[in-house]
Amino acid sequence: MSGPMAHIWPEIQRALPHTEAEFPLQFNEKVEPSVLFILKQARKHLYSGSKASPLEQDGQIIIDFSWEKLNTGTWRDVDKEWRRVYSYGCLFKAVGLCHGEAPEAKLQEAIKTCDMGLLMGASIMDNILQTLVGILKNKVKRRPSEVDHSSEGPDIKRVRRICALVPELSPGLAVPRIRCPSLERFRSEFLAQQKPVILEGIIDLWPAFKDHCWSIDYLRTVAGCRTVPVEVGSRYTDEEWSQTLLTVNEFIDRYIVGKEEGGHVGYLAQHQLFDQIPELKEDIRIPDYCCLGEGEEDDITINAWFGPAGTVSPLHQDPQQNFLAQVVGRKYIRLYSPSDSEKLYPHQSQLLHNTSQVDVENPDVARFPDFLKASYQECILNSGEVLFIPVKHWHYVRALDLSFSVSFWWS
Ligand SMILES: O=C(O)CCC(=O)C(=O)O
Repeated sequence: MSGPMAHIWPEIQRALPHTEAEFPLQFNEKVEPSVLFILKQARKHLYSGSKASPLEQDGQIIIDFSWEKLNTGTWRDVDKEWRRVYSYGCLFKAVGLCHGEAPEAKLQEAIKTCDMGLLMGASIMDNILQTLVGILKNKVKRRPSEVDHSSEGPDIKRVRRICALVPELSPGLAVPRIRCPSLERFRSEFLAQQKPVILEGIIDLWPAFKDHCWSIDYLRTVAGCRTVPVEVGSRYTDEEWSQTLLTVNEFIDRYIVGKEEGGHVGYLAQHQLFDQIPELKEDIRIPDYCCLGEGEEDDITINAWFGPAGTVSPLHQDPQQNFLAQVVGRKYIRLYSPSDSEKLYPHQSQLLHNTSQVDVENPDVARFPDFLKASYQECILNSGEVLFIPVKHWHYVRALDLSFSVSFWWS
């Protein structure tokens, strides 16, 4: 066997337990004997040196069966045991896909299968799915963008130029700025008083600004082939808003460098991105100020927000303190205090009760007359700056450029 694929199978084998007896398959009584039978059969196929297809098929059967369980009732009530079974299905299928001289398309499918396990399943065997992706990722060629024309230079030059309107800010309403305050100063002047502030100079040393400067090319390199959840639609309150799964390359091709004007705006905002793609997590650091909270570092939720200019997060509030760190591009942000909640007309439904019905930059004042009575602060958050959004403070966000931000929710 020649070419990069030659080494994949031995590498995969090294990542797996050496013998069938060492390969763990322990489940509680929730998992029916018939499913357990297929799981054990898949394990046997894995170690019997038989052809790949039975392994791939067993994996698919396990995936299909557990998928039903994952999609019954609400996500919160899905038993973790079924998420583990789903991960095993993904593992068997992905390994089956890599058997022998797997062509690149199969390796891509194997990566996608592992990503599905990482997103929907539960961690198994020391995070083996992540280890597999690490091996596979280096074997697939970086796919050139669908709109790649070498004469046009790097992607960044072709980023769709939406003329995002840059609002005129009133100086009296500006969020204050402060450069590298001490922990004590931040605590007493802002955290204790729940006052928003822009912190300057606190993330300059992140690798995301230096050795691993976040650019479209860099994202394609570290994450292009990874399947991630994407929010599609101008804003999540719109009827046509939806969530879908795309590879990072597909997302960039369609929504960042895609040529169509006016189509849906794609947005990649998800909680698990940094767990799924640890390379990106290494490029950022949890702000020191989070130590002023009562929670553990592991309790901090790190979200990614990546999208083209014009992407809007409607006015909403969250139940934790937030540091919104701007890595790429600028964002226009409006903040309202929780004491003004009534003037912001939150949706009535349980699902959207943390979201205002008002379109902040184009309010329907006939329907929402008190909105104009609510006082607010505003800012343009530039690359390298971090906005402290106190817990429950309403925030409206519109990207003025292609933008990548990271938010840290802490308590
Ligand atoms: O950047 C955005 O679009 C929204 C950020 C946000 O809502 C948050 O961090 O809670």
